[in-house]
Amino acid sequence: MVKERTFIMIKPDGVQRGFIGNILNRFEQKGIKIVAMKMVKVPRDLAEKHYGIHRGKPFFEPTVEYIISSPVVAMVLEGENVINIARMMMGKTNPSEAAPGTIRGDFGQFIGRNIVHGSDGADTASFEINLWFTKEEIAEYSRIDEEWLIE
Ligand code: IDP
Ligand code: MG
Repeated sequence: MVKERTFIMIKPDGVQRGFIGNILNRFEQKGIKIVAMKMVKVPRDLAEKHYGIHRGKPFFEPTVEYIISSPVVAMVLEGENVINIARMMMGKTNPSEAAPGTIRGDFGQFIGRNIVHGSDGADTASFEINLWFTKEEIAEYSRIDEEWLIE
């Protein structure tokens, strides 16, 4: 098994609308291991670094304002192919185009309020995990269901 890690954030609208449990439940049901998690009132400089790749685009400032407007839940998920699996479970960036059954497809309507963030590749995943978490905040452990889950 090639172990991957990805950074996931339940955005302010997901927290305010009471979807923390539902979103965590989806990852747990899928058999994905959560190896780090915390609630964060995001400082502006962290939000700007996180979305640094989008600096200069028209949605950069509004997205930073959105992310710092209310607490988020940040987490690290671990597993084989977890970056792509989590992106599939989130659905397309614009919730109005995201498939039903995905987080964005089930809970959202507007691109500027899309409930959840997930790293889009191996490089962004390691950048974002290092940005949001220290090494000590990430737990290395086995789950009792692994022998029934992993082929
Ligand atoms: P992603 O979150 O699916 O990876 P990105 O293109 O990386 O999508 O955009 C980052 C975030 O910026 C989006 O999740 C969304 O919150 C916001 N965003 C992107 N494009 C737009 C837009 O056209 N209008 C408003 N917000 C946008
Ligand atoms: Mg992105």
